[in-house]
Amino acid sequence: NGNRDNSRGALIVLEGLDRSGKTSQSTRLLSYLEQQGFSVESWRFPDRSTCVGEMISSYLANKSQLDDRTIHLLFSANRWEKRSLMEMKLRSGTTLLVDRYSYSGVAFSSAKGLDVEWCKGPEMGLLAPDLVLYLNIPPEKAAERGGYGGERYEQLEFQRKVAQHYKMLCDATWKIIDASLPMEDVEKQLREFVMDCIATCQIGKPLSQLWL
Ligand code: 2DT
Repeated sequence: NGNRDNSRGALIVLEGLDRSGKTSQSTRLLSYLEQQGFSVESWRFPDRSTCVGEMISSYLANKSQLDDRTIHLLFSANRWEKRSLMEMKLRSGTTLLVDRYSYSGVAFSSAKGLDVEWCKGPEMGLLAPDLVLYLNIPPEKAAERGGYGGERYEQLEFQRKVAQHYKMLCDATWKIIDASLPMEDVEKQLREFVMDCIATCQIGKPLSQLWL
């Protein structure tokens, strides 16, 4: 498509509590962008398909126990093992919609009591998202949606803490969306932010790194 050298895809992250609607919204966004003719892929972290991902998955299912710092570093390693592929895709013009990223990493681990700065350390140098879509929902309301699975972090009291820790990570790349609105309204807002972001990356916004 006659790309200028520095034209690229956008790195777009969805964050939010469990049951905030991230996964449904990212599926909808994916098909919308495909229909519009964009090159786009949907990713998620943890990526449970790798060796590291299997260790994480077993921990989340309560099938193994790990020290809080150890699991934190595994979540981070799981992003590092995807970093070069991520950069290659973005530079080749593909937009990535990523369900959870370093913000989940820091929010969940610091909600357990780990130091925020310590938690950010291993994330430094990962690719920084161009846009973070935070699906904001009161923890009580998310819990009412039901269907918390049996995984380790899926408890109201803990989700409340995670919500507080997420808020400390909000920066200029974040858009906070009211996720208690009807799905169609949320979707409409997300589309606008995403289209805007893709356009700025197409005209050559440079890639940057997290928290350096
Ligand atoms: P899913 O239910 O979305 O698969 O997430 N988590 C996730 C962390 O604690 N640290 C991280 O770095 C990431 C990406 C959030 C599984 C759970 O894992 C938590 C929920």
